[in-house]
Amino acid sequence: MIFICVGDIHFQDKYSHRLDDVRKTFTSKFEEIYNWAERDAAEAIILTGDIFNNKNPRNISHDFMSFVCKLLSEAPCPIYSIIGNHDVLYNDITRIDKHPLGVLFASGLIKPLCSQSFTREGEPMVSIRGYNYGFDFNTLNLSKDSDSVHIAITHCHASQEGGSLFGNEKIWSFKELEKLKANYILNGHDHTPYSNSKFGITTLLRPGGLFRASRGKEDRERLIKITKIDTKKLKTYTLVLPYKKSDEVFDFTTKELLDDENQQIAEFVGQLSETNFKSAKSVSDELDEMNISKDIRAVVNGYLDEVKRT
Ligand SMILES: [Mn+2]
Repeated sequence: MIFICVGDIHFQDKYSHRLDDVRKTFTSKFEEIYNWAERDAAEAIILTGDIFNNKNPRNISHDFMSFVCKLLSEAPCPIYSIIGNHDVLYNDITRIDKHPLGVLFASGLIKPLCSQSFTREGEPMVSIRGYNYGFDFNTLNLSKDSDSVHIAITHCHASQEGGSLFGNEKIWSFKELEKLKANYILNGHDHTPYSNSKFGITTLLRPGGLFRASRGKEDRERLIKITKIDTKKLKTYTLVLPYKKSDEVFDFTTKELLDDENQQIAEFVGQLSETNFKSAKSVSDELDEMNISKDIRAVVNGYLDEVKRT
């Protein structure tokens, strides 16, 4: 059986830093995915969560939802997904019913992936388990059913060594992920496309995000990949989707202006932290001596005036 695996989508109607018509971009990506699914008579398309970019349902219009529903309704096979951290407010997956992904689940356009078996005559059974964002793999005590091919879908950070990101988000080590007893783990959340990693009986697949949602360095020139798993041959294949160069897609001019402004603010805060206000005649005098731009000086003086008035 063939399963088409697609990384985080991050549907959103408008990305302020993108110059393209994102509805057209999403449509062309899905056409490629559907063509591949159709050509190979795929059993299912599997998504890694983060279907939506904006966690707040108020920011997703009915008009955009109609576009998403129409796009998903054209799939040649069922679509399954887990829940990513962007699909719900406050990373609280119990709120899924109040979110657009909950609507897609209720409509059947995307099926929630918990535990699903697939059978086809003359082929090994395939069991797919989905683990939503935040799932604690340490709670698992699974045994591998040797007759079936097991695919796990996850939305987490993972690395050889494991650890934590900024001290508050767990990075699962490859050793820990062996607890999933899976032949294949398809992981989202981290949008970077990696080549496959192997540990124990497991091959870890990380195709990367489907859509370049940020214009940060990590998203600028990366490839957009999707992966196919053939469970009969126990082989995986990667397809690189056509995409536009980043200077055709991203508005770098505004980014440069923003970067420059952020840089100036950081320098100002740095100088501020070194200032001994107790010995200063006045804050404005101190400001005059700082090496800062006219604009920032004006903003800070404005704040000072406001403080004086209150
Ligand atoms: Mn995520």
